[in-house]
Amino acid sequence: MRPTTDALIVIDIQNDFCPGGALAVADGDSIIPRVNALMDEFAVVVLTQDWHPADHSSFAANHPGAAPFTTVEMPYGPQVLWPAHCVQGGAGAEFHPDLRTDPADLILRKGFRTDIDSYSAFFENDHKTATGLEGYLRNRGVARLTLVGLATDYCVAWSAIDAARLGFSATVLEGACRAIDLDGSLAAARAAMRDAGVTLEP
Ligand code: VGL
Ligand code: ZN
Repeated sequence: MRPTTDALIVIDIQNDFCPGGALAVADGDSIIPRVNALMDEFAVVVLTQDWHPADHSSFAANHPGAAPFTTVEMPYGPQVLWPAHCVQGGAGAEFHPDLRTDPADLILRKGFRTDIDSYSAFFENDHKTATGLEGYLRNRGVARLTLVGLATDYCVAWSAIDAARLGFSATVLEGACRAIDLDGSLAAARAAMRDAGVTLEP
């Protein structure tokens, strides 16, 4: 067991990001056995859950005429328009049934405000509105984070970069993540993580 200063952050392993889901990440479910095993190594385990209202502004369907996977300009910056996914209370928003949830100390929901998306577990996409996760981890004396989950190039990367900027030691286990890889987004995210001081491990 690792010391209580170390936390495992499990990002968005939900039905909609797994094969058959509304925003399926190729092979997304294949990481689950390793993630489940990792939970036994950490005294602090946090799960995040993408949790959008049906009228969420990141859904292409809420932008008449806009196609999924195009980008629009929001007041807080560019935003990819996604197929509707992880709608609050829906089956797609549930954790994958094979993911262990009992070891989680905290389940953090994000993306619940209609007008703003939240890829990162720390800040919404304006990079300012806090989710409260930083305070939770600091109050518990956590200094080192290991991040896994879906998707590498969006919610995992944005969470890891924010963690490093906030002064946490941040390690992404890439083998326990899978990517969407939209227009080179995986390569860009890996470079941005390295620049931010995130450690990438297999
Ligand atoms: C995610 C796109 C939209 C993710 C969430 O979990 O990486 N990606 N919402
Ligand atoms: Zn989302």
